[in-house]
Parts: sequence; structure tokens; C-alpha cells
Amino acid sequence: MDKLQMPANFLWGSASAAYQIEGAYQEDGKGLSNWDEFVKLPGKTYQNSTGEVAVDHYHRFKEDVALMAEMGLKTYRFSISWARLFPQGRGEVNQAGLAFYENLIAECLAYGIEPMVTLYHWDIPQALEEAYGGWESPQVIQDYLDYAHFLFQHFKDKVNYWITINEQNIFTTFGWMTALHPPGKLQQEKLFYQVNHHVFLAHAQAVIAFKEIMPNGKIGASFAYSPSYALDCDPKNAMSKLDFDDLKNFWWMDVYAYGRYPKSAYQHLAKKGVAPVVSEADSELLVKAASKIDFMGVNYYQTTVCEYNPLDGVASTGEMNTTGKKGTNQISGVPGIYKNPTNPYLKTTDWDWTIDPMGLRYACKEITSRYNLPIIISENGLGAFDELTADHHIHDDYRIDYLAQHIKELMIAVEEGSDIWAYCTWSFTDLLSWLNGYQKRYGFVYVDRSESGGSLDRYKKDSFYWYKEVIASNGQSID
Ligand code: GCO
Repeated sequence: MDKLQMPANFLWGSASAAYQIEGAYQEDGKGLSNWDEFVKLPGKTYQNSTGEVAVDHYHRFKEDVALMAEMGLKTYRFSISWARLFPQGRGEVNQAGLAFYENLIAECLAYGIEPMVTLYHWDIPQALEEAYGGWESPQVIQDYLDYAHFLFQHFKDKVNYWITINEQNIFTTFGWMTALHPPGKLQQEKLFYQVNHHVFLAHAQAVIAFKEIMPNGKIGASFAYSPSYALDCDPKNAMSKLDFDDLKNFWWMDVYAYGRYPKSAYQHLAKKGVAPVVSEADSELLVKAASKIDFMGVNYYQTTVCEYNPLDGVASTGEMNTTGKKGTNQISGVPGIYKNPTNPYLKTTDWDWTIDPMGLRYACKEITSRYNLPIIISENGLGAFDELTADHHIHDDYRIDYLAQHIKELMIAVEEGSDIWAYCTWSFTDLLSWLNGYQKRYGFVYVDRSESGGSLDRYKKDSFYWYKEVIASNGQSID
């Protein structure tokens, strides 16, 4: 049999987010974001870690991009800090902030690395929070559109790949349901769905504007997709899986791809009085944008198990394991619908996330058959404790193993008919984990950084050399 490999021109990549790497949080006229403010509240993050310095990518981007080039990376996915560009969220652009992204993009292009830009990776300008409550107000739609429009115009000859919104399902759930992210609200279900509706409309406006400016450019959203399995063939559990998918997965992906909410989930939420208000104009806009997206962006980390949950059963809480110790995560669920027990067939990471390479293939097959859209894997990776040896090596064979298994499944997905354009590992350098500080590492490049400081020097991990080979052989080195 021929060895598995990726199609020609496959975009082997790696990804990051502005808040998690840049630092320079008040430099060169940058405005503050919701995250800059949120992390000041004691106890919100591991040892009160912040992104004030992060891994100092703002000052070291040339070194970082040179490492990407050495590795042979084909694409680099990064996000733009809205508040660095528009300190007040709107109005005058901050030229110094813009210059940073111009330089970063120029640096990528000089090495032949395709930039992939995320417009929104969770950091909204604090000024907009204060002006009207950020995503809670429909006013945000116009401001987001203006911000996106500016970037499309400015970089239309340089950037071909754009992601409107990163993990809408996660930042809204953590922001308005579990209170773990800003604005730190707990169980505000009605507001949660209304906020999501605003995000969908902002995304849709941006997609439509984009296609007028760059008809041949590629645009989509990145969804944190956790495919689900029914616990067993008990029909009650199978039904809970279906309901889970409608509420937790298709609620987002159907809007991106079809422009409408899944019917039975909408019905269920309407009965509870928490469904978003959808006008006819909204529907038209969402359907129009859905017909124009080019790909489904998938951030894949883990899968979920679904079991019927009695009416007096478990409800999700706002607790989360930020300690790195196993076994302290809560079982989540919605009484009367589903709960999510652990999967006895799968091992877990140091942070209790299931490791399920085949789940990635499952995700691709499901998206291909449900939406028939090309796919960009915009994130996949292993968060772990890495150890720097005395002679500056990092032997992260566990990461190599994790990535190899996932890439292999992805190559099978291609063989089985999925149209996959890119695979971006999370992440290129180590970076700040939103809640878990600097101890949870994902990168190919180790950064000497802890909560208390560090030299910020970069060291290549074993996985760096391994991925270089994978890219050079277009995946064949894995099989
Ligand atoms: C973390 C998370 C993140 C996310 C990413 C989502 O530990 O903070 O894993 O790094 O994966 O930001 O897009």
C-alpha cells in the first residue's frame, strides 16, 4: 500500500493568539482589552498569571518567525489584538499597532509562510465593554464590522486566509455560563444566547464584506468541535447524544454553514424562554453569509460521551481544574437532557482532556457529510508539563506521539474524501494558557517563562525537529 500523505500544497501550520503571546500590553498606544482587566481580579488565573509580558512575541516576532521558517512551516495562524489596532475599539487606527502587524505579515511572506489571520480571539477592547457591554449589545456588530473591514482593505493583497471568530462556543460559554472568562457571568442563559446571536451577526456581516473586497480570498470561523458518542445503544443515551449535538455543536456549525439554528434545540430553548430573538433580516443575513464561507475551521482537542441525565441529575458548574492535577474536573450536564461521563476507552492529558485521535477523523467525516465544506484544522495539540534539561533539551516524545496519531487519522480522513486544506498545531512557541498560566505548554519551541518571570529565551523541543520532517515529507514520515 502507498504511504499515507497529504495532498500537494497542503498547509502545514501552527497557531497562536495575540493575548497569549504578544505581551507589550500597554506599549505603542495599545488600548486595554477585557482580558487585561479580568486577570487583575485575584484568583481568576493560575497564580494570577497575566498576558502583560506573555512570551514577548511583540518584541521577538522576528526570532519566532525565523524559527518557523527553519522548521519549514507553510502557514502561521495568529490573531490580531483589536485594542492594539483601535485602542478605543473604534475611531482612529493606532499606526504603531498597525505597523506591528504589517511587519509580522511581511516577515512571514519574506519566508514564504502564508499568514492566516484570526480577527477575534477573545480580547475585545475594554473601551467597548465600558461603552455598551461589549458583545451584549447589538452595537458591537457595526464596530466589529468596521474593524474587520479595515483589515480586509489593508491586507487584501497580502493575506488570503481569514478566520472571523475563534471558538465562539467557548468564549461565550465561559463568559456568560460558567463565569471563568470575562465578563465572568454565571448561568445567564438568555443573555448567553443573545450574545451568541450578536456574534453570529458580526461574523456574517464580516463574511459578506470580505467577499466584496476579496472575492478569491478564503474565510470561515473556527469552532471548538468536540464530537460526541452515545454511552451505548440504550435509546435514551442515543437521544441524549442527538440533543447534545444540537445544543453544543450544531447550534454553532449550522449557523456558519446553513445560516439557521437547529430546529429542535431552538424549540427547546424557546420553551424555556431563552432562545435568541431572530428577525427576518437576521435570517436573511445569516443565510447569505453561510452561502459564502469557504471552509469550516475546527479546533480539535477532545470528544465527549453522552448519557441520559434524569431531571434531578447533574448540572454543569463553573468549576474547572486549573491545578494540573487529574481527577478534579466536574462531570457536566443539563438535567433532563444529557450528562457527560468519562470515556473508559481513552487516556487523558495532564489536564484531564481525553486523547482521541480517531475523534479527529470522526469530526472531519461528520463535517464533510453534514456540510460538504472544506476544512481547516485551525488547532490541535497537547498541553503538558515540559521539562527543560540542564543542557537545554526538551524530550517531548509524548507530544510527538499525540500529534503523529492525530495527523495519521487526518490523512485517513483525506483518503476517505474530506477536503482538508490545513493543519495548525496549537501552538508554535509555548504561550500563556488563559487559565493555567505558563505551566501548561503546547509549543514546539520552549520558552523560559514561569509565573514569576524567566529569561524568555527560546529552545527547540524534540517535537520541533520531528514536525520539520513531517512537513518535509508531506506527512509520509509518520506512516
Ligand atoms: C489554554 C487553551 C488555549 C486554547 C486556545 C483556544 O490552555 O488556554 O488550551 O490555549 O487552546 O486559545 O483557541
